[in-house]
Amino acid sequence: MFITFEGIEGVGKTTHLKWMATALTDVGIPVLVTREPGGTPMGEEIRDILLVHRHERVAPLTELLLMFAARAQHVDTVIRPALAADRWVLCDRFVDATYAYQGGGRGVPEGLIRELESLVLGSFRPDHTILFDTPVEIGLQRVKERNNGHDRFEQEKMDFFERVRMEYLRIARLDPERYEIIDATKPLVEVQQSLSRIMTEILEKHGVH
Ligand code: Z5A
Repeated sequence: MFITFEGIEGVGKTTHLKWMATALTDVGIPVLVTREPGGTPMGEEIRDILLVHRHERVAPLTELLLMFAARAQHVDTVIRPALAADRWVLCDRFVDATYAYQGGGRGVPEGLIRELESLVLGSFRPDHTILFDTPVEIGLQRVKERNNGHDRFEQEKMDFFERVRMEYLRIARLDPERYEIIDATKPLVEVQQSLSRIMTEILEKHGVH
């Protein structure tokens, strides 16, 4: 199983991904936890390039190509080998983030993203994607309270994140088989109950008891 966790900043992806990894490990499923951009030594270097504050403007195409460069390395050297070894891969963001941030947020044409997706991934896609959704103010407020500094993306204005959120919701609604949308404004324990239900459904669907 390849399961991805998506949403705007501060929705709780990382918190819930760790919770699900523990829950799966507890029922004896070998899990690999990873993230994008990153997940490999080279990918983490690209992540640093992407997230650090810069005085120069970063062209949307540069950002897009770096996301896919990191992804190509990640899929080839980490994700596919883990799946081939029967591990479940839980990934903090994947290609949907590119549609949401570079497409919705920066305005890169969807067709261009699709071309790169096809080049880098072929027909490879996540089996399930969990989209955590909150209004932008709530996500940003949580990031502020967590208070571990702001990266280049977190400097963006509200309307950027509104576009990202809308794009996530649009693509998720196009494919209800793959996406589950969770209302992440609810308290942690309630979000985890939703996640637990989704996990049970996935396990049943794939014959794991
Ligand atoms: N990016 C891109 O542009 N294109 C791409 O293709 C990809 C990525 C793959 C790095 O991502 C950046 O890369 C990202 C998009 C871009 N933009 N930014 N910024 P990242 O995933 O590393 O960074 P992030 O989205 O900012 O993650 P985050 O800030 O760590 O958010 P999170 O993982 O969703 O949230 P969290 O750390 O689990 O939770 C935040 C806080 O809220 C924490 O204190 C929790 O305890 C609290 N929390 C969580 N859930 C709740 C609930 N339900 N109630 C109350 N409090 C809660």
